[in-house]
Amino acid sequence: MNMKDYSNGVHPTWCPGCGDFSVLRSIQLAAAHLEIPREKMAVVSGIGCSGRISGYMNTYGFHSVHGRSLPVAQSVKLSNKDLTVVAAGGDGDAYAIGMSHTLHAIRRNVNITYLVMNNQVYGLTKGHTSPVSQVGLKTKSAPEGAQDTPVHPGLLALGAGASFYAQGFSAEQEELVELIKAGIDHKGFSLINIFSPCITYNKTNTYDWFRKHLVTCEQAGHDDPENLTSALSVLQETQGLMRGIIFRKTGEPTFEENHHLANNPPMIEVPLEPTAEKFQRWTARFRLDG
Ligand SMILES: Cc1ncc(C[n+]2csc(CCOP(=O)(O)OP(=O)(O)O)c2C)c(N)n1
Ligand code: SF4
Repeated sequence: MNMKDYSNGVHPTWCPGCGDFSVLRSIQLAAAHLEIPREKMAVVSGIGCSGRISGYMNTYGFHSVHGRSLPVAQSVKLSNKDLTVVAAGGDGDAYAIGMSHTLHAIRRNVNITYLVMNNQVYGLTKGHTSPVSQVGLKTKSAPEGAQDTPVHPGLLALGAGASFYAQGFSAEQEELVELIKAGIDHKGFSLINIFSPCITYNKTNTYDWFRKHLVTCEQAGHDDPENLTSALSVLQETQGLMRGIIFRKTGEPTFEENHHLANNPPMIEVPLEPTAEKFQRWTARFRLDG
């Protein structure tokens, strides 16, 4: 398998230079390296420029609703636990309208990977403030500059009990591929917050800005991803501007294991209930002709 096997040949409509191109390539490369059969993979996205990603993959895909990629992705996984399921969307999807899904998916620990393509702005709606926009960022919805304290994805994720949390950068593709592979390999819910610049509507948090501000875990002095105290403290010290695997906890039971799904066949192999005959019997007394 190579990266091209996972591309359906549809040309992305993203602006040339958008960070999302690299995220798409990275998912395709990660899938190729892990030799995931195309029919064993599903990419479920929300709504946004980022949400288009599921439409460019030559795997199963589902372009869902704004902020709702996670409920769909978790359902896909629970219906067919043999699939590798990747959810994807923007920072608006993950940290605004879909924030409660993000936090509860972390707690639930279904074995899927969530890629948040974080450009610190709403791209598709042409440049609105997002919950991770930095204070002072001028957008169409905040012409005088964003005022609210930005959401801190890393601290939120670790506070909710994330078993895997990493951060990547579109311009560091080799590293991003490895992070996605590690997220997919992780048994449980993995959240990867990817700094993926919007070159059209965010003129502040550009590629150069991230190159200047982002540090690696090593540079931040964080050499043990299993050390929660260190992970929390470096996230605070760097104000979240770091990349790499920030926290990983192995051996946590997944939702599937807790709910005894582990030893059952995938739901798609279980005969449909109720059968047509049973359904007719149960509903007979509600029918006018019954
Ligand atoms: C329920 C609902 N509310 C609002 C919208 C309008 N809307 C579409 S995309 C979007 C935000 C996009 O920003 P983000 O999720 O960060 O993704 P990006 O476009 O930056 O990749 C909004 C508010 C919608 N489609 N559905
Ligand atoms: S508007 Fe921004 S996020 Fe959307 S495709 Fe263009 S560069 Fe990417």
